[in-house]
Amino acid sequence: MASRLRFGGPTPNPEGGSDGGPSVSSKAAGEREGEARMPEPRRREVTDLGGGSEVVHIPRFLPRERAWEWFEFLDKTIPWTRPEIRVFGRSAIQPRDVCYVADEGLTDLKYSCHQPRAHSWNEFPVLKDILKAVHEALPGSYFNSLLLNRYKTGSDYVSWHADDEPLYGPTPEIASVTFGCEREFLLRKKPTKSQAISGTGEAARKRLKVATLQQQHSFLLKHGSLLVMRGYTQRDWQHSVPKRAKASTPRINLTFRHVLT
Ligand SMILES: O=C(O)CCC(=O)C(=O)O
Repeated sequence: MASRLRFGGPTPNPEGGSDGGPSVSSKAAGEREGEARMPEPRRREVTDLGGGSEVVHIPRFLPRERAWEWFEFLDKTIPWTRPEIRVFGRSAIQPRDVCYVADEGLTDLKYSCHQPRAHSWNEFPVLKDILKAVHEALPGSYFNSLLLNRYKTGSDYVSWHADDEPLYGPTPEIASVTFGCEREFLLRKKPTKSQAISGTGEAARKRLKVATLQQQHSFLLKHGSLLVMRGYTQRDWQHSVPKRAKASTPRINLTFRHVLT
């Protein structure tokens, strides 16, 4: 689908210096002795999905080396579990590892008949550092909970869904930080009521499939990237990370959310 893509203003890089791009010697590019290096701006792509839904993508959000350090830490120290959930009335093991972290006293998260235990931020100081970087990149945003996902191989995935639980309110902002193996992140428009009931049978199913494909966006989420879904994205769109046979190494994804209080 042709997306309405615009490039937002550069995001200042709080780390300064390397932003994951090629390293530059400290006196390169006409820099004079004693002159402070300006932090490199981070490219910010804004996709207007229409109807008040928007996606912001910052491919080089975290410095590459720092992001690898955080990947190693998260991979080893997060108490990952692979719980049993219920999908369409059937029990299944969730096809990825998960963990949940949240402020104390928030409404419990529950999805697919599963209520994850909420760990405290104090157990994982690194998560507070990552949250700080996200808050700095998104002034005015406030996240108080985090769902962590680990996809061990390309066989792990998350199927089509929307994070439209009432505890996030009608227009939740969700900030997603990726570490490790790059994977495709897809967005598709939810079928409208009239599409959903416009006849049964093979022909109607095909029409719906074509209409859905025409309204699909794909983002390649790289190591150290940030993707933000805003506005009515959870009400009107679904997202997924499909299986990918060629993805052989682990990917960790953190989705920061705000539970209404
Ligand atoms: O792994 C991702 O990029 C997406 C995770 C996701 O969809 C979710 O946590 O709801």
